[in-house]
Amino acid sequence: MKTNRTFTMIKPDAVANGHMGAILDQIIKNGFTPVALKYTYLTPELAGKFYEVHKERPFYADLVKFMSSGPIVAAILEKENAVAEFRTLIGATDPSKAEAGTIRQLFAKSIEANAVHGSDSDENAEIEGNFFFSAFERF
Ligand code: DGI
Repeated sequence: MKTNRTFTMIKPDAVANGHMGAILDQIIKNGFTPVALKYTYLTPELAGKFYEVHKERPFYADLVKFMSSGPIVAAILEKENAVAEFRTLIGATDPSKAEAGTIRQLFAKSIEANAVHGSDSDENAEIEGNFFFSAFERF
């Protein structure tokens, strides 16, 4: 299996609730190597752009408001089969449906405040990593 990269954010709820360290710990313990990492925030405009694919969805305005409500951690992660492996580690979008031991089951509060983002394809991982990081910010 090829080593490749995915993109993640630790979302405002998880940072505000003090789970940033525990979530990074889970990520690293599960074999993901950060190749870029930053503590930052999204303005409503940037959050709107990041989630543009969802702009016709009924929850878009709330999602943008939530994602710009506080600081986040953004990271590019490397592992074999990174995108699929990371989606397994974070669990279902709705934490009440997430498997035991997944990051969302452990740390998320609701379908919206669901603790972490994980890219859903190699192509989106590339686009989302480029959204946050320039070439010299990644190893
Ligand atoms: O890839 P995911 O983050 O698991 O899920 P997604 O790409 O379908 O949706 C992106 C984010 O949008 C998700 O992490 C939380 C939010 N979201 C998705 N479905 C709903 C939602 N928010 C609300 N309030 N209601 C939803 O049904």
